[in-house]
Amino acid sequence: MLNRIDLRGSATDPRGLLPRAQLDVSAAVDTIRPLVEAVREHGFAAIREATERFDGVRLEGLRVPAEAIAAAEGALDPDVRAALTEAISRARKVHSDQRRTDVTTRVVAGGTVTERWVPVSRVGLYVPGGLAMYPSTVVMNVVPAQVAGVEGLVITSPPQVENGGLPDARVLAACALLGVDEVYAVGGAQAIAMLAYGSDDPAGERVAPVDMITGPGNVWVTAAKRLLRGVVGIDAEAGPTEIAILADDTADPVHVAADLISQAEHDPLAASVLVTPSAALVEAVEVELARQVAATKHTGRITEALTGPQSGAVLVDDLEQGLRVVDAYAAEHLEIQTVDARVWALRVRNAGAVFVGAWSPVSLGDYLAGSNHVLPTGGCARHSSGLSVQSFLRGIHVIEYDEAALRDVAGHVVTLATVEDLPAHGQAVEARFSASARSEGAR
Ligand code: HSO
Ligand code: ZN
Repeated sequence: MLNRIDLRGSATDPRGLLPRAQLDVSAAVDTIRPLVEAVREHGFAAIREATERFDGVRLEGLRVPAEAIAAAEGALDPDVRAALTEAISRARKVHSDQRRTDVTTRVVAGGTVTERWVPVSRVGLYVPGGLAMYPSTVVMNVVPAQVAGVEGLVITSPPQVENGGLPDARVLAACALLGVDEVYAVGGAQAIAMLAYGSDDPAGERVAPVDMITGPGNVWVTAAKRLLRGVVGIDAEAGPTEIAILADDTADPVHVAADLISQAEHDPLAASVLVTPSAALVEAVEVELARQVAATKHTGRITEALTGPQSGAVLVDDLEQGLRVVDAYAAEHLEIQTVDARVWALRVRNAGAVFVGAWSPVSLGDYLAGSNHVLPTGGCARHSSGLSVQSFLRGIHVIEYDEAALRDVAGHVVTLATVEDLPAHGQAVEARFSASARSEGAR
């Protein structure tokens, strides 16, 4: 099922040898530009028109009524409620430990720099609704924002014909469990434009624009985020999900196959990559894939994902080479199923999240590990982290020097200002001392 890539005996840089799904976001940006402009100019009228066209729902208003959110929570299956409650509590535990404290550095006597961590004021969270519904994504976005202290939290999610034009009931229930009451029944690029520009809303008050947008979405959502970056802050461009597994012959092929399938289930463009020195493991995993793919629900899209050029089994000489390969690939999710898995995991440089050993599958992290599941894809793990409390904070430097401390360093300021041919910069410092000399003389 998996493409075979044999890197044994190859000393070349593995970067680029592992193909990735290509999403043409730039082309999508051109497609959605008129829609984004229309939402900016016409607000609700444009959002309603787009929603009718793309979601098949005619909106009477944008905001989901409080009663509908409460009703969704009331109707929640008790098992789902228990699972979501536990997921929220574990995520809160982990994310609370991420909180940063303000630090004051005394640079010199009389001169300090304080770094103050201040939450973004108003954040819009996009919760997709396409091939699957994602109440868990509500948890993963809301929890770090709340722990960071974000005061204005807004959720938007596409209206569902099956739910009477409201977002998915489980998504609404998750909002209720988290205490989020500003929810909009809007999806796609029009939702991102609404969050960025605000909109009139026949269902209630005007939708106020947000300062930042987070959360995954399809290519149209991603394109709108790219277009509106700068108008608002954007977390990251989320591409199709990825799992890489670094395994040796101690790995259980049943587990390896199940985990490769689990992420392939998201999307025909999802990537599942096995990296191993064991040809026997590859064969055993193939047998398991055939068996498990046939037995699972979403066989079609899973088969497409596993056989696509973005997925494969990579044979390496040993785990050292395997580590170089997974580092070069920089997967969104990386599982280590080897002897001394923890030791190998500590050596990983590039991955969105690392899952160590036989009992830490990606599905655990998707829902209940306490970690965040909004993670960098497409190789972005080389330079970016997943969503965290930090994503919702800005570090503001607060500078306070007294007269003596400024006087002491004034000469260096003037020197650097002169070398950059910006003499007014130097004068802004010098003026203080000539001015104080003047006022002293006048006294
Ligand atoms: N694996 C997805 C997250 C998710 N899985 C949500 C199930 N629900 C991207 O990390
Ligand atoms: Zn998942």
